[in-house]
Amino acid sequence: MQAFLQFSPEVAAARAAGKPVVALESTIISHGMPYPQNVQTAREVEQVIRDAGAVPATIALIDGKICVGLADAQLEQLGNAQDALKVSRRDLAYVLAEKKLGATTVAATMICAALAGIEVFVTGGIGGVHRGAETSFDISADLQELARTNVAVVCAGVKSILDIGLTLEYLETHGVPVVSVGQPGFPAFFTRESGFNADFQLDTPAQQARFIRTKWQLGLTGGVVVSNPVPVESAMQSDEIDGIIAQALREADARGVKGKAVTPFLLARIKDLTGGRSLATNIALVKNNALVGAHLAVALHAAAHV
Ligand code: PSU
Ligand code: MN
Repeated sequence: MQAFLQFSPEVAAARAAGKPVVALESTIISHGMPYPQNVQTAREVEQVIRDAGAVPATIALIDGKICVGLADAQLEQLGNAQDALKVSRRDLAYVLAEKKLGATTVAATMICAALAGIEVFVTGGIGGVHRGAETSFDISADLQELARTNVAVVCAGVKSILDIGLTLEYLETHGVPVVSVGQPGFPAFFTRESGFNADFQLDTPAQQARFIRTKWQLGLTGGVVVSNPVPVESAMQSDEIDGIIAQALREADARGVKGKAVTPFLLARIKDLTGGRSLATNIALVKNNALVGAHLAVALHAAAHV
């Protein structure tokens, strides 16, 4: 297994020095945002993490290796590539064995982070139960991964392209706690409120770290969703975004978009239909999550060394 892992010099040094490390996904770069904002954002998010006292490790699959920490040229390669595959649990072995270029989703990033001994992972939004899943069976593999892999995932909730209520039900069934930061409400990515509450509000990194350590010390395997609302000044109006999401969903349906193409299609349409405004919100919330994730990694690290 170690043979597949390739650490960047920065991440290798952090591991040797016992510094806290924060994982970042790469599907958000290849399939979640347009070039060049994707690469620019990836760099800025990494810097937010460094400035907060942790070390960023963006994860991708390159030349048969799980790269943990990417060089600038590798970020650029992923951000520009037309052939980067979106890699979830199902796709991981194929992409490594065939030495293809792979961008990791939340699920695959959690797997790779756990292999690399990284406990905290920052992203924008997680996948979930799609609207209409009762007939399509479209439920993101991210949720099963949260049920089984010990990584805390900091996100801004889930987009209302999904059925948020069913997503929370699914997580409950599988024993995945959903924590909120700074408010009781579970956020809906572009907006601060989804109309649903998280399970537990834990505002400080020390509280979050204590909760996560306790879970894992009890042998309760699986992840934790740490949901952090988009900053007020960057949030979108819910009536505006709701209409756009409804239109994007109708278009996906009309074109018969299926399977792993659904989420990237919806993300791209939302960006176009908002004239790029959703992208600004997306960038702001990822950076805000990076701050929460870095503080959590530092607190978990301190908790491990008392
Ligand atoms: N939701 C977002 N932005 C994203 C994704 C989801 O708001 O970039 C990406 C993540 O990589 C997530 C994946 O893990 O899409 C989920 O895809 P699917 O629904 O096919 O499981
Ligand atoms: Mn799906």
